Amino acid sequence: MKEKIEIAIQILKNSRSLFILTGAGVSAESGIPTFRGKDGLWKNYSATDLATPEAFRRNPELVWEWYHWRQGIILNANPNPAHYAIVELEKRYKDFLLLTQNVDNLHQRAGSKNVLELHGNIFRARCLECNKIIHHQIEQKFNDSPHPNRLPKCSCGGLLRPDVVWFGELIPEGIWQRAMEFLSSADVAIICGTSGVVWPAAGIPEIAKNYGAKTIEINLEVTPISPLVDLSLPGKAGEILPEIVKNLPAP
Ligand code: BV8
Ligand code: ZN
Repeated sequence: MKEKIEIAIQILKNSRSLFILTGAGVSAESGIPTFRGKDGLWKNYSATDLATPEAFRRNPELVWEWYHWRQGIILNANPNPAHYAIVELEKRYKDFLLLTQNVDNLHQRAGSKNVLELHGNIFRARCLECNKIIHHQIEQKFNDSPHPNRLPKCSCGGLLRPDVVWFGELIPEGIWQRAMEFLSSADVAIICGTSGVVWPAAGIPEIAKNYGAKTIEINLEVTPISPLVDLSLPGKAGEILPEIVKNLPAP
């Protein structure tokens, strides 16, 4: 493994522009359940029961209860060494873009500046009537009791929904374009902590490769992405990323 990390360090030392795609695995060491792991979020609920417009139309209380429950877990969690290592990488590359599939805001809390949220943010809500977008979070004290499933309402009286991208919904227009634009000239793309099953994010390693970027995967397990990348680093993001940063020139 040491040699593989050494190779990653050489690739990064010879790169000027760095693209990073993250998934739930980078927040796992903060105690945030992933989606598909053994203790994953989808264990008790299936994605289609909760993260779709149909599910919200059918049962907005259940969907809000699930998001409020997740907010409670996130509010009681902190960024972990993986998030902070990514902040350090951003300082070391003039051309840097972090595209995250996560909605937990932990990259921003860790200090990442140039973050594109592919799937939205769990602490934003959007009005179904007037489309206003507001910051929305549970009061801290509710983080362990069953969440009141009162439906959050907009000042216009409209029902609010979580400002996240559900299955069957389009990725926010500009986000995908900006990510592809950056990727088209990136020297290296790090794909970290994602199972590579959710599209269109799952297609990014292939796109990066076709653009000529070196691709590095960091994950606990082998994923559908693993055969595609130039270098697969098996292990914890919270250990591997700091190890890499430690061996790069200071910013
Ligand atoms: C779209 C948001 C165009 C909110 C999420 C049939 C009908 C309709 C659509 C489809 C269809 N078939 C396919 C599709 C497309 C669909 C899709 O991909 N489905 C999959 C499941 C087959 N995609 C979409 O619908 C997308 N939109 O395509 O629009 C369109 C429109 C209509 C019809 C067709 C196409 C929208 C997708 C966005 C969905 N929203 N969440 C919320 O979070 O609640 S997805 C959800 O999964 C999260 O955002 C999450 O980020 C994302 C990906 O999961 P991962 O991040 O990879 O997490 P996971 O648990 O899976 O894996 C964690 C990994 O970390 C593991 O590999 C583990 O080993 C690793 N790990 C764990 N610990 C560590 C670690 N690694 C390192 N260190 C550790 N410590
Ligand atoms: Zn409104």
